[in-house]
Amino acid sequence: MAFSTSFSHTKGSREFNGSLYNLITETKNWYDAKENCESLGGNLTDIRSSAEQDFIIELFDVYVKVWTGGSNAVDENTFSWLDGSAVSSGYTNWAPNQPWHPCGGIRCISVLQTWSYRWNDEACDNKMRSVCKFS
Ligand SMILES: [Ca+2]
Repeated sequence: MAFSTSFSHTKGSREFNGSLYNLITETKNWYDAKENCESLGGNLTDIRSSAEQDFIIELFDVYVKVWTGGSNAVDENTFSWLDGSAVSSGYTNWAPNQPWHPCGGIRCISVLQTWSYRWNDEACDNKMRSVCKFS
């Protein structure tokens, strides 16, 4: 698969499968990260395949975690991507025993380098880097 660097959109964007992605290095809570991506004309990324997951990992610095667009903010019983599709209906890469959070409630999906880049659901107020996707 070909990873290419593109400067046609935001500086530092990288292209995969027809979409551009940016790693936002400033740490933000999920809501601010979502708003930031939208202000740039994109959205917090979804992850629809192992190839897309591998590509996003290429954007990471070491020892970081990043927000994706996944959350149960709309329906607490269902994790969904920002286009409304259920996360469970497609590719997933949850860490063992996830999704799970001791406090329950609204949680958002992060990708953790320290968990072999598997997914965690955690409090959306936590601050971390984020990946914007421009389709
Ligand atoms: Ca969790």
